[in-house]
Amino acid sequence: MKRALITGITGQDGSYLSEHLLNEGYDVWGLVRRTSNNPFSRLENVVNHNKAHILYGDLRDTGSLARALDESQPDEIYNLAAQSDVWVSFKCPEEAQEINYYGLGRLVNEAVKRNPKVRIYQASTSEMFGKSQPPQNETSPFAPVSPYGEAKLKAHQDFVEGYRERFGLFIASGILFNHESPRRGLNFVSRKVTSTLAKIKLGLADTLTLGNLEAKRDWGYAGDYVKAMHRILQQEKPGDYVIATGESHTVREFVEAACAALDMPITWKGSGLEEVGVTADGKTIVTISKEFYRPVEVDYLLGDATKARTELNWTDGIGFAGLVKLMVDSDYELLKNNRALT
Ligand code: NAP
Ligand code: G4F
Repeated sequence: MKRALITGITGQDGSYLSEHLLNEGYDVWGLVRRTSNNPFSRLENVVNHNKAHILYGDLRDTGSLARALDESQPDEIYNLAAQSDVWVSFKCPEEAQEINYYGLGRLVNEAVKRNPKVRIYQASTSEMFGKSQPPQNETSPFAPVSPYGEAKLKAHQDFVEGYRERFGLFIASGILFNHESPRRGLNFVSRKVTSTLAKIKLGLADTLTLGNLEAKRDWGYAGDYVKAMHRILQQEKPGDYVIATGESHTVREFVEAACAALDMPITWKGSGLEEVGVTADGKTIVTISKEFYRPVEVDYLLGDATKARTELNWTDGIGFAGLVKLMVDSDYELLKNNRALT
């Protein structure tokens, strides 16, 4: 039985990946921070049934990583832990660097000391492309604009590409474009939109306040993307793979699709910070605030996943409208049944 260690198991991707690996017959171990706010809310299918083993640790604490590696003795490591919120990274850039850059360095150094043959997956990101011309693929230049994107790029260059070339280690990455699900953190725009609009529909909130509506993202479904992570580590040789749908939409289109899924269509009035989204009965339900703009924006992400489709035989499934509806329906049902949103 193969053994896998997942850092960031409590996050969106960690939860789906742990379920996928358990289905594939793996012995799954997950690293959890003692300070995690809501450690097991996404892991009902995994931890409550004693299927995955939990180890406490932190990417900032080398000793905790050493202990976790000694205990789990993994054949495969999936490094999903990160300070993953781009907006927050502008406020706390050192934290982004400490976790997203040095964290990978600590993990890789400790892991290969114990087992030079271990296979390591790094969660790289389309945010590394930043201002690079779309569509972006594995040969596109990197041009990050956020502390998050810069830390992830440095980690990618030093510990993925660099260690692979210099030491011949099996370190691979997925350069994943935005992927969402009903388990997405409430701080990301997709879930903020679906959860708040579901509240408005049920009379539990009045308005949804957003930042830049014009940014374009290539949004896919997280449940599909974790399958690519697993396949990346099953290849004969380690490599880097763009994972994306090849379709991009603005934040504005995401809001419109979510409103449509709730049978609450809106029209837009005004412009800039004064723009509002108004329902057919004249109620303003979307407003704009400077607070949610970033100092520098990544305007247009559109992935070309030809390499992953060819070499990994990977496909994405549910389409943009299907993804938005899945998230809206989930939030609406949870709220209607007085369940907490996590
Ligand atoms: P997420 O839901 O925010 O999960 C992040 C995870 O990292 C959480 O489990 C969090 O634990 C853990 N973590 C944070 N700081 C840590 C630390 N110092 N030590 C140990 N664990 C720590 O993110 P996600 O959407 O699942 O993304 C997974 C990975 O893919 C991240 O590396 C992200 O940067 C990358 N990525 C995501 C996307 C996307 O669109 N989702 C796209 C490209 C790349 P707590 O419960 O303690 O907070
Ligand atoms: O949902 P977001 O916060 O995701 P962002 O910044 O694209 O980052 C996500 O995807 C990356 C991959 O490209 C990951 F690496 C990263 O870990 C994370 O998962 O914002 C998406 C867009 C941005 O352009 C932002 O400016 O939505 C815009 N936006 C507009 N109003 C907002 C809001 N974003 C948030 N979070 N909140 C708003 O109110």
